[in-house]
Amino acid sequence: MYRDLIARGHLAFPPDFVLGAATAAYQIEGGANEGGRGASIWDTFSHTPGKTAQGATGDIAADHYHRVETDLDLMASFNLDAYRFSVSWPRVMPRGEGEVNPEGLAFYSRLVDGLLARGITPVVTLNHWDLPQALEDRYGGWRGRETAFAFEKYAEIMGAALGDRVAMWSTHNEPWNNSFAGYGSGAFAPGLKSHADALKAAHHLNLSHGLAVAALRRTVKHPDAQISVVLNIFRVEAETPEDAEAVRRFDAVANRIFTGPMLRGAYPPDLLDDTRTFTDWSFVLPGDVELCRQPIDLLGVNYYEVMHLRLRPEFDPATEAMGGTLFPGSERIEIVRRPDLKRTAMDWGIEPQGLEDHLVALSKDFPGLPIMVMENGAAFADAVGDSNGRRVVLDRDRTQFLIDHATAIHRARERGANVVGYIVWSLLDNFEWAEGYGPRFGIVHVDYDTQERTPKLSSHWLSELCATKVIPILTTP
Ligand code: GCO
Repeated sequence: MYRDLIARGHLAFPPDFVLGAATAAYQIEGGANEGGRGASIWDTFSHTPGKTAQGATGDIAADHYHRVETDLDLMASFNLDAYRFSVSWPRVMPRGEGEVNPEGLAFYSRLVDGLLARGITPVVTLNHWDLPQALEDRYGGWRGRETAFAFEKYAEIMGAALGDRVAMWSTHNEPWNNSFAGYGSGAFAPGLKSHADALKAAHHLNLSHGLAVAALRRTVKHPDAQISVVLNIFRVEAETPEDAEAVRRFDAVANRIFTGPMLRGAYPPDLLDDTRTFTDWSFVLPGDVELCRQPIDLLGVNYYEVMHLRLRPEFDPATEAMGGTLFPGSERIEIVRRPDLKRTAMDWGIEPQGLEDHLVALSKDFPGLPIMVMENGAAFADAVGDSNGRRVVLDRDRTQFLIDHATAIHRARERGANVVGYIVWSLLDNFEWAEGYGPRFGIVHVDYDTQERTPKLSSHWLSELCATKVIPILTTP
């Protein structure tokens, strides 16, 4: 059925270009109270009334904890080169430090072995936001410097446990959300609202990144070790030349706050100036930025949409836009909703050209550092249909989205961008954080009542891409 809808295209990636799909622990695993797992801040947050859509939690999610083997078989059927997943810190260290839970480690060890047995490269993220609740209670989570050192220990333990078999590691996923949505706007766990705390959390994430890179270098024994961080570096574009100041400010507080210390060894002076009214940055101790900056082998970039920015004439406190609540020091920024763009179910504008330009620009900004697109995908309202008694999901919109973004990456490479892989978000429909189970990003449909998996057209597209390295096209658009 799917076969008839997809045809061979003409744009080819080189044989060593890495293709795959991604997930994150809290979004798919479930098994929240099993196998000795401790609570994470996302358990606490999602169980707090009013924090997530329809009170959704990750207690069961896509039940991946109990379905690893069949999920692995699905991945193998898609010919994936790579599978990107995250480790639940409280599953392996229920209190975040001290005691290690052997059952938790064994779960990930089995997952890695299952991937390798199927010829799939594991890509491991250490922190995809599910911080152990115990560390939130004891140290204020990422507000506490101690948490950075606990993360270093955790990285060491994971490196020692899996580093004989796992080559590809990322420290954090989108520390932007971890800090500014977690401690600034309060939209994500732990749900606190303080610009000062968000900035402090960002610094401790930067510090913990550097400490963890060094810890992984000490412990990972794989001969092809590649250590990275995954950032959602925003593609920022000014609406008019007069709006350049909005771009500078947004870029400082959302992007350069991480790339500065991690990749250049300093916080940008304009960021420090912009945020002076919120903090004096005294939590950055002498020697910290040197610790933040550890050489990495790969830069992971997540891309979903372009931020079109305009400078407001004056601060409008009534606005609920990100500029008003999320970004310290950027209250005068307005994110413009372009009426001409097609949109996903998240109301995100679809702009593959933004990805192309972004990758070209990033490659120039960080010469010599290979980039991997670690997340890109789209939520759409999928309908389960029937084809001769078989369940099918004809997600043409998502498939076209992936075709267009894969093509954008191909073009970026032709323009000289050093992009070495494309990982699709997500393998499975899953818990979309505060949005709960409404938005579906998967290339596989999950029926949350029965946990039945139904591969969508987009999974067939990805299978073909992985098998041939040629970007397949839709026969009827
Ligand atoms: C992210 C997240 C994912 C989201 C995805 C869609 O890193 O933002 O990794 O967990 O589900 O981005 O919003």
